[in-house]
Amino acid sequence: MVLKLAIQKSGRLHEDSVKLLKECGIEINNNVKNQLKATAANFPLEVFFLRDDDIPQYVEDGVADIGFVGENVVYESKKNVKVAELLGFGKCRLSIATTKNDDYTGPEFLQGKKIATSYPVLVQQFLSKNNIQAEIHEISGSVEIAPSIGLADAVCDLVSSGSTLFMNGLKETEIILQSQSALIQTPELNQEKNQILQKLLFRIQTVKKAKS
Ligand code: PRT
Ligand code: ZN
Repeated sequence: MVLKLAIQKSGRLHEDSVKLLKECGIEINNNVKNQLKATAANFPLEVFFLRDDDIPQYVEDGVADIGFVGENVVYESKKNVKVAELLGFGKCRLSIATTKNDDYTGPEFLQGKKIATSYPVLVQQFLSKNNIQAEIHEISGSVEIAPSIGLADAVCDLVSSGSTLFMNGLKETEIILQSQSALIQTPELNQEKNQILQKLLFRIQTVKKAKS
């Protein structure tokens, strides 16, 4: 029996995901370029390399038993998966940003405005919680240029250093989610797989403690 883990194929979380496994003493052979699957040499683990956005669906369906993916992606997806552990990398914030001269005093600033985002679900939750009606423009990339080209009044996007916002004449005005990568698991895991997961979680917790 092996546990099937989905990680990002390439992108911001890939290296840290592989590094975490390594720190847990798990060696995977992923030297071959464009490989989609790898097996660990010394732990009952099979690793799938996927687009991060696809990971919650695969884990909900049980195609993968567990996954490493950003909390932002998990909550936006609304999939039925459980966050079993936070992993300490891929830290960022999902934030509202307005143009730098706007006088943002609170969520009411957004009333009747247009907001560009790749996170319509999380933005709508934030607006509903604050009783604000605003128009959401879903765009899949380059969200930060939307205000300067007249597409939106404000944006909601991931921020880490803040330099992308700054370079586009925007300022971060409200954090709607603090995010980091998480280990998610499928709702149904058989006993044998659960035992493997508990071993992996124990190792991850040990690695995290050693770093703190
Ligand atoms: O190809 P695939 O679909 O797998 O990858 P992707 O392009 O969708 O995602 P990727 O690799 O860019 O990001 C994967 C995950 O990394 C995200 O879902 C977050 O959980 C996490 N993460 C952490 C970030 C950032 N920090 C981040 N800064 N994801 C994106 N950004 C972008 C942000 O969208 C903005 O464009 O970086 C820019 C802002 O950065 P600063 O430093 O200028 O503020
Ligand atoms: Zn993605």
